[in-house]
Amino acid sequence: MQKYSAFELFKNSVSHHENWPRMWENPVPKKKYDIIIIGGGGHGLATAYYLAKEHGITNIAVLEKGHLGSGNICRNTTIVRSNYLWDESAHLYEHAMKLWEGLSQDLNYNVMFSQRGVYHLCHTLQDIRDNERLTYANRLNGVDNEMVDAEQLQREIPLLDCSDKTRFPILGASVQRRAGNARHDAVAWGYARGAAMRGVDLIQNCEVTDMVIENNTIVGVKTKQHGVIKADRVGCVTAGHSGVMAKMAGFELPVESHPLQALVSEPIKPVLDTVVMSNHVHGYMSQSNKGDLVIGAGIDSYLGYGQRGSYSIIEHTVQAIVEMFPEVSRVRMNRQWGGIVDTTPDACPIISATPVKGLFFNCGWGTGGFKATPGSGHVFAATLAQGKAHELAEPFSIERFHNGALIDEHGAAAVAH
Ligand code: FAD
Ligand code: PYC
Repeated sequence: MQKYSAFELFKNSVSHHENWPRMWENPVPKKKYDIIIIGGGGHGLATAYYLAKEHGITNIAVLEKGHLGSGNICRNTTIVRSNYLWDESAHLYEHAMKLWEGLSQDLNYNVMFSQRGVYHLCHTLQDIRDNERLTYANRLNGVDNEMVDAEQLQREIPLLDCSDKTRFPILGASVQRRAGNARHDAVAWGYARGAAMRGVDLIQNCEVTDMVIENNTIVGVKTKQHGVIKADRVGCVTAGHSGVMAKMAGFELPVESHPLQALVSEPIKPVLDTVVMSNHVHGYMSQSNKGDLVIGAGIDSYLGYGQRGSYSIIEHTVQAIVEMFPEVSRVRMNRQWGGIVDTTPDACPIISATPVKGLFFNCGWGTGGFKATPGSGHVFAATLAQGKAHELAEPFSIERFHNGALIDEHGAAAVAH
């Protein structure tokens, strides 16, 4: 029997739609595009979708070196929340949250967005103070967040060990109840379908190897498989590869590429109907609709482009999980994988024009870009369409690394950088 990847099955199931063949068109049309987007991950596909839907720009190509959704968009642990500390990021992530709330209807594709709540555990008095501060700051920005004490937490999450017998007793938590998770590959597919149906060319197996720049203005990109493809504007949305792409254009970005890994257990009956994160013991867990326990922690501290991580991190993560949820200690691990994330000095993204005219970057989302996918695509589409930053994107310009207006979100990033 012929074996198909999940993506092949998806492709076959929808290829009757007249616009779908655009994704597999070969050879690539010899034309000049209005906009090229480099990177067919979540943010690139969302950008193409909103450019077509909201700005009526459809002469667009998304160039992806592998297959659509082969990067972080389909490797993440799907946590969606908007409880960031500073005004600039709270507004940006809350913009994304509002789009999440209508996304399945908008795309006419079920992205399984589930607002099951995300808890940030407090194990020390300082954790309580930090989370209270975050909660007050969020409320001032119209973002829901609340504190719960250990007793209430135990009632809400029976699986969590809130006793005083643990090494790092749990004193309480902040919880964003509108937060939750979603199905990551459905997000990539939904945006891809929505963009393709509006006429966007989604070109897979097309690796950008250089930028074509004349008089300090981008005029196209050089690709490994299809030579030069011309465009008036280029948006680079390549997550963990953004530093490499910036070098091609002749400038440097303050980003580092790190592995970030996660694992799932064997599927078990439902035991956890929410998302629990602890920065202190350093692990987080939810349960997928299939029954797997979805587990992760912080980045591997070394730099690298390998889409996998080291074993020591997994051991540390699993120790943290068993500390919080002793009842899962005998559950077996099923799979482990990694992605490459691009971190910035202030744990905030870069959505910005660059020293090269017509070339824009959207990167630096680090460990937290899945939740931002709709918002990131939405504001980047406006930025590319207008040739200047959308107002929510303005604070995230690369200028902030020159003028010092950093937006430090290490605390709210929730996983260690
Ligand atoms: P990607 O999907 O990585 O897209 C970038 C694309 O660019 C890739 O497909 C790549 O192949 C392509 N590309 C690169 N170079 C080139 C080139 N030269 N030419 C053409 N194409 C190129 N975030 C959350 O909010 N919540 C979470 O729970 C969460 N968990 C995570 C867990 C893990 C294990 C990982 C790895 C990440 C996690 N993240 C999470 C972070 C989130 O996944 C990323 O920030 C986000 O997906 C990055 O944006 P993207 O989807 O566009 O990236
Ligand atoms: O940003 O909430 C987050 C997150 C969880 C896991 C990785 N990132």
